[in-house]
Amino acid sequence: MERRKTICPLDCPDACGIQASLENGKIIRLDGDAEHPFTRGFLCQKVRTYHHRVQSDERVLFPQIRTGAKGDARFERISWDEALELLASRLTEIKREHGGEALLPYCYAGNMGAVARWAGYAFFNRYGASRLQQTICSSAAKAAWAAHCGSLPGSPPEIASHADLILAWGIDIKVTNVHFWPLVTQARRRGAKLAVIDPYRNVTARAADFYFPIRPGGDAALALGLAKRLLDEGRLNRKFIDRYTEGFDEFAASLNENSIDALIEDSGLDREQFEALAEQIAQNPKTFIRIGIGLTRNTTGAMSVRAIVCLAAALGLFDGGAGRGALLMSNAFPGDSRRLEFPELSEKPTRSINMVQLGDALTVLAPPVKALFVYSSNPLSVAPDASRVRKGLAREDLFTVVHEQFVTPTARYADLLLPATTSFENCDVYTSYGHFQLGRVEPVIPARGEALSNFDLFQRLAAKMGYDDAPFRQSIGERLDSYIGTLQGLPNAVRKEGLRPGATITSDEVAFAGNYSRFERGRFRFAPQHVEPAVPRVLPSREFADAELEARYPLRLITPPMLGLLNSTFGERFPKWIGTLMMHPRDAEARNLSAGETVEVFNGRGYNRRTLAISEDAQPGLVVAQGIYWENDASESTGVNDLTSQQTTDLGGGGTFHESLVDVRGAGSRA
Ligand SMILES: Nc1nc2c(c(=O)[nH]1)N[C@H]1C(S)=C(S)[C@@H](COP(=O)(O)OP(=O)(O)OC[C@H]3O[C@@H](n4cnc5c(=O)[nH]c(N)nc54)[C@H](O)[C@@H]3O)O[C@H]1N2
Ligand SMILES: Nc1nc2c(c(=O)[nH]1)N[C@H]1C(S)=C(S)[C@@H](COP(=O)(O)OP(=O)(O)OC[C@H]3O[C@@H](n4cnc5c(=O)[nH]c(N)nc54)[C@H](O)[C@@H]3O)O[C@H]1N2
Ligand SMILES: [Mo]
Repeated sequence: MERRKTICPLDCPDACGIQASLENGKIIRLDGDAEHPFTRGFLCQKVRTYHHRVQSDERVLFPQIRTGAKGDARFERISWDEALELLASRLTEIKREHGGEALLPYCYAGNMGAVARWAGYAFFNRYGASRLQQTICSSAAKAAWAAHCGSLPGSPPEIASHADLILAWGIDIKVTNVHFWPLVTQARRRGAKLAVIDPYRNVTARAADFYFPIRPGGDAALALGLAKRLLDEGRLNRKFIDRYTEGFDEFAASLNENSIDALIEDSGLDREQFEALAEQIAQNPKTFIRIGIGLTRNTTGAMSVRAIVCLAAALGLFDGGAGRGALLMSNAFPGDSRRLEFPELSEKPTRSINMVQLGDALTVLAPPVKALFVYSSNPLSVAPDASRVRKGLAREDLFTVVHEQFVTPTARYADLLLPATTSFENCDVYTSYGHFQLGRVEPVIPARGEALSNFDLFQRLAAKMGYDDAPFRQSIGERLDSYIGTLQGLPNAVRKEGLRPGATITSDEVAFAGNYSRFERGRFRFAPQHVEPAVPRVLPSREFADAELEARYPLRLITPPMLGLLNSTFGERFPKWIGTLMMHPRDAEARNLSAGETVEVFNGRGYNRRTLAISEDAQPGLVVAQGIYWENDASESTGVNDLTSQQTTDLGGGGTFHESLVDVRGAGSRA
């Protein structure tokens, strides 16, 4: 038996070290790399069986062209030569007739490898395509953090194991960041408490010491209320505020304009819960706040993060003290993105299109998108307002290329379907957004069938188009070395000797992460003047505060991840599943609905069928649809994103997946 190391490529903060065992060239087993400081020898249930996905017969293994109607997924095998010939000639023709901007690339983080993720950029820049604003996940979170913290990396997660109080604020650790959980366990063995702040009692909340049922979007009110309470009681960290921050007076003055009662009311907590949380924080200087990206997925999401980091700074959690810190994203190895994206290849600026507004981009945008090139993403399942996206994908005059591993709901609409390798067949370098390790990998197995990596696909396509600029002549090793050379945080020894595949490297940034007393690139800003408003305050939500809409669709829907899916990846494992909708008993009774029944969740944008789960874990008025299952409702095809909107976040243009008004009715059949 042979063993090879690799890294999990999935879009998850854990970026696990994997040990693959092979027999006769086949992967027979995957384990967590015991030497990886964060993974520490275990894998999540999804990835323990990832080799079955890699070696599945259902993989797309050859180029194919569409033979049936769009959406039917009927294809015929062609050769790579024919596929590239067709692709190059269609793209050339479209550019000639409509200009380069008629082509829209659509890609995200299906594979987090640095090269794989940005592999198409050189090509699209050279072609002059429309630009995709990659906003679907963390752009609100990043903008909010940067406004106050600048380039300060988040605190290392390991600090949490020394905390006395851990706040899981808008994050479902046991589902979306499972390797953080052992740190929580370690802390709790020493007597620490875990508190969860979330609109519903999620998996982590069920295992926590305290649970605080916040109103969705009530986070800024809560954080500001806590800051005000602790300011009034003289329990903030003056020493830290004076030495390492600026703008505090403006922040304090604005807190004084608010009434504590109004803030508590706005947060959705009752007074008792609020006082209990304030007391916990005041009594535990060793507090660690794990901030989720989940709480940013609404129209006041960036403001929520802004208020929480201001609370953290006012408590001095960024002073490097034991057990103290705040982690939103680690940002452990910032690198020079130009070595991956090659903006210099673009002749002139082209229009930019927000990826959460793909529905509009394909249906109403003028001049129209005539070609869509999808890779490392499954937009029909993951982008909001899916009925619009579906309508766009069905356009006869849209040429759609999908580079995929599986026939996803998006791939069903492809005119040209191209086979993609998995990370187990690639070279790449992986950083993480939840810890401070990085690693470089080489293929564990050779490419299956005729699958090509993102990198190889775009290099070949560029050659076919006659592009011969330097980036198109790079080998994968050259591209990797060129980028790795720019990474901050790489220890000097590694810089000298090069990054060896299989090794796990800890970032140098960890030394001053979450710690202004060692960070020399600026101070914490309570009142950054380049954002509006400079000081965090409570904003009204858009959809959730729309009284007219609420009269028609009185329930608030949030759509967080589930354990067995990674966004929509692994959808093929749940062929007939429709997922559940969690609802409070009071709301079920009012609608005469019973548990286990198939219900239709609907609003003005569309509908989605789910199996009803009745539980007090959802607060009254809130419904929770976990998991982006593939469109697989037996009778009609819709997904959970048929319900969500193209509305964007208050900063960063992000998606608002956790802010949709809906109602629910019986679907007439029983599951
Ligand atoms: N198993 C699994 N793991 C995953 C993923 C997956 O799909 N499946 N997705 C990965 C990706 S791409 C990402 S970005 C991360 C995301 O992981 P997280 O940062 O955990 O984000 P979400 O899971 O969207 O939401 C986390 C929690 O926020 C809560 N929430 C919703 N609205 C609010 C609010 O207004 N305030 C507060 N306080 N909480 C709110 C939700 O109820 C949920 O419990 O997870 C990654 N890990
Ligand atoms: N309702 C709702 N919608 C959401 C969210 C939510 O919480 N609720 N979360 C949002 C978030 S946080 C995110 S990050 C987005 C994620 O959206 P996406 O990035 O689209 O994520 P996935 O659904 O995982 O789809 C990735 C696809 O890439 C393919 N793939 C993997 N590796 C490669 C490769 O190397 N090459 C190619 N060509 N393809 C590859 C996989 O097979 C998979 O089909 O979804 C968002 N959508
Ligand atoms: Mo994400």
